[in-house]
Amino acid sequence: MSSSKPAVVIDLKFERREIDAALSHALPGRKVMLAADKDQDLSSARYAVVWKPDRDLLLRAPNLQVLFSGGAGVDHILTIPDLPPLPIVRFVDESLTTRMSEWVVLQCLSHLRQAPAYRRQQREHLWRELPQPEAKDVTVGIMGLGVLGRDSAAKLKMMGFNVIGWSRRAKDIEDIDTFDNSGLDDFLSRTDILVGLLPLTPDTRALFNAGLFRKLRRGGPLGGPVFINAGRGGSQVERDLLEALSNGTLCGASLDVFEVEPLPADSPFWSLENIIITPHAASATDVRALLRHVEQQIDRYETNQPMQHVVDRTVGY
Ligand code: NDP
Ligand code: OXD
Repeated sequence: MSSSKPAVVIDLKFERREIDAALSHALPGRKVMLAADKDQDLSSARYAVVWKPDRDLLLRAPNLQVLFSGGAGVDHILTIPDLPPLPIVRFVDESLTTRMSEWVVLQCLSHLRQAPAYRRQQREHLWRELPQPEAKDVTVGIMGLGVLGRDSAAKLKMMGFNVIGWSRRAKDIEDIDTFDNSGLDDFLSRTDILVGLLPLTPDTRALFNAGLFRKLRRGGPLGGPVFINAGRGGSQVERDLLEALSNGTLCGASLDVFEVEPLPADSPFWSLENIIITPHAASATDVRALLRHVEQQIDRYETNQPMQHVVDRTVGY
């Protein structure tokens, strides 16, 4: 096909089949190149769609004008050495948001309804009813009230949980008490289930540590605080997390993200009874939706309208 519009290079470390299927219907009228084809000359590419890009991508494609992240998070781009000052657009789409809220609600309900304990009892062929706290007596504190945090908050409210939230800038959200940095201790002291939906930035690295876990509400209806993280593993101090889960500072956790991914086979996390692990799968990118979003944003760029969801590089998300 002859292509008159500026070219796009794709470097997404996702399932190749999914990428090929999505590309068969996407970016009409443009030359689309795959970075995986090492013989391909990428110098004509003006846009790159990337998820954990090859370290040499920017050398091979020196004429890029915009970088599109294949996910909501952009730490995989911002940590590229000598990153040129190009605009970076992150992925925001209903499919991603809905999947994340499903995962967050599922994890909160799993801890409310004691899924890890029942799984243990099932393994032991033990028929024993456990206490059933009510969602209205449990406060879920969400750290990160962005696109994903706000949608999760609304859906947790629908399930009857009491929901509070914390973010960098103060917020006013109906029916939810919100806190900014100055209110962190107050926020933690009210939280039974802590949900991390933060980007990884210099300010959020190692934020979930022993000191923070100790400030969560004790004596709540779940028997102790629970930690749920689907933001980034770099925000949690795993030594502290393991210790908190073993000494009762935390009574459970759901972890989708880890400092090192894939989680090594010999990680002590695998054998803990009181946690639920998923393999960075809380919310997967739908590649068709991603390419639709890229098309829309390129269209805005090429018609001199401001692109949406552009990363503020001074704060790192
Ligand atoms: P947004 O940029 O929309 O929201 C980020 C939120 O974090 C904002 O509320 C922001 O505050 C807050 N925040 C950032 N830095 C700080 C800080 N230093 N202190 C307090 N609050 C802070 O991002 P999304 O909601 O779209 O996504 C959040 C993260 O979720 C992604 O960056 C990614 O890491 C992760 N993710 C994980 C997935 C998975 O499958 N596990 C899938 C998709 C995303 P403010 O509102 O004031 O700006
Ligand atoms: C994302 C992710 O950032 O999948 O979208 O983690």
